[in-house]
Amino acid sequence: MSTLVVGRPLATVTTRPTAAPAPPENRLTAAFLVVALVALFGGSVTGLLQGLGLNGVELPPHPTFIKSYYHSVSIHGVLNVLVWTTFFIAGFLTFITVRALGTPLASLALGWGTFWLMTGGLVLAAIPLVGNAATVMFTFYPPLKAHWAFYVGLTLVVAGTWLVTLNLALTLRTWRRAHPGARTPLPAFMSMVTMAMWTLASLGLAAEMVFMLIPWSLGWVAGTDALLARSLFWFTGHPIVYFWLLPAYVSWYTLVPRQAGGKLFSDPLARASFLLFLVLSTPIGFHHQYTDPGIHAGWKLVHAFLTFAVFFPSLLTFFNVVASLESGGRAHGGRGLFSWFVKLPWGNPVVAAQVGAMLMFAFGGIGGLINASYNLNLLVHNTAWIPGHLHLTVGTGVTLTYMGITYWLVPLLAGRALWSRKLALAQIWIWFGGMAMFSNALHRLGMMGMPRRTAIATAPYLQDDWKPLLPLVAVGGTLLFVSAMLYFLNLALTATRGRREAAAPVPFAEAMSGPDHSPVLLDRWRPWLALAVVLIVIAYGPTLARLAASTPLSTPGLRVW
Ligand code: HAS
Ligand code: CU
Repeated sequence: MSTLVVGRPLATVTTRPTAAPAPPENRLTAAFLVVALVALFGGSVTGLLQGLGLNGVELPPHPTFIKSYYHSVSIHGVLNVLVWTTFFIAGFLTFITVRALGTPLASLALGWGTFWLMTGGLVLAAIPLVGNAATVMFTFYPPLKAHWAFYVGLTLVVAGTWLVTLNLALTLRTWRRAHPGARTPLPAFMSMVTMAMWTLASLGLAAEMVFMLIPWSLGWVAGTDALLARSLFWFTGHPIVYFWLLPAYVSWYTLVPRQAGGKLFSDPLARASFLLFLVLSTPIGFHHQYTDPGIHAGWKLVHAFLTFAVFFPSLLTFFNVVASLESGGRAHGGRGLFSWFVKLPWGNPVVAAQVGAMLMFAFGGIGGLINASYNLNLLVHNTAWIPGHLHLTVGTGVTLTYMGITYWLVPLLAGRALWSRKLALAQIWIWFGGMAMFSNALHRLGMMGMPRRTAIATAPYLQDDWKPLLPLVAVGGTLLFVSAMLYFLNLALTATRGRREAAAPVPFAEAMSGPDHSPVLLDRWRPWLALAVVLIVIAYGPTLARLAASTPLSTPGLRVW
């Protein structure tokens, strides 16, 4: 229609996509993502400082801004594992649920209220954290004592996640009323299981905060109890790792198969796996406390066995996800037993990031089994092996998956194309290589007995045989930092400079064996929630009741930094 552009050269006509207006939940998801990414940025900078710090190299943020190794490691842990994950999950699962159901969020106002509650809590916690008044690391074990604002702020963040659960549950209820008898779409079902599991699991942390740490930090009670606090912490602290992992699994099951050009192998098997996580994620926290005195060895053994039980849904995931990838590889012309793997669309950063994450996660998971073995744990507990493990799991299995997700989600939310695919691919493989080096060195240092969470460069007992491996931690850590910066650059340019394009549909995968093959029992809530509660009561009831009834709450707080 040349008449429309009379007097203007064609090249200046901007073609705006004429798609329907974006659903209002998009902005909410984008807001959560922005906070998550800011946290990851802070976590990445402090990560670099630590990798170098372990080798005795201190960059300018020391000592004006970062007061010590412990200050840095506290900021790093809180920002990366508590904030990046939680805010990403709140945004991503909300997005996935409303899109999979095709139903608007039950209350957008509640959604925004939740966002501001969590962000307000985060700011409250961040002030003492950054100000070196909460240098207690992400596990904040008492009797280390932080400023009250740190505990109150984190509690508000957790309370916010419960409101996410509420909002998604109300949304699901609306959908179920409109679709009587229909199976809940898999992505929404999985998102809901994740939030339900987390809500149940986070009660331990809430109790620790409300009954112990907050009154104590405010001076209302004189003392605390390390063992009771640690037990309540790990009640939540173990399942929190599945709270981080399950959204990655949501992507591996319901999006990656399609993105890889194939189909999900089995929808019912996926549901079964998530229900097992709902039931088994929480009653296993004592595997973090094998060396704690004051908990009966019999209960530790119960938790050890249940830990091996929760390994099973990850094996189901391994099988189902690899079978789905195989269908994608074969659709791209892969033949034979293995060559389908080579035919996966490796040029697509969304797929490359997530398959890379899976590969690394498999090693992290195997390491987890070593940790969970009661006697082997004695060798690795509190050594550098543990950060080696957690960087493969949450640091790569989860984080690299979330990065892969943002490579389609941020363009979709921004209405723009990804700024550079090549940069994204470089970022992914730099992460992969950097992490391989970094975590391998940490695992080996751990087996040589190097302690974790220690300013090792200044330790008088620094061993000669640790010295050749420590630079690998610094080089690997630097590569991770470079990769993270390339990631932020690409996302920032995508949001501001990317070519405008109409938002693509959410790439939910079809299943070879679909939801109608799944028994009705797998779409019920009450029996599974009841079973989860029963197992928690059995596994934790006697110990928590004894500790709570007998605690003198007499330990004074310490500020050792
Ligand atoms: Fe862990 C400590 C045990 C999973 C995170 N863990 C930690 C800490 C963190 C953490 C942060 O039992 C440190 C806490 C602290 O600061 O003190 N962990 C396990 C076990 C599993 C496990 C048994 N951990 C995770 C996940 C995490 C995470 C997931 C974060 C997201 N962990 C422990 C124990 C400790 C511990 C002890 C305490 C140690 C101590 O003494 O302090 C399992 O859930 C792992 C099961 C998973 C697998 C992998 C399955 C592979 C899949 C991908 C397959 C696809 C591929 C595609 C490979 C067995 C699903 C490739 C294609 C092909 C063709 C093959
Ligand atoms: Cu654990």
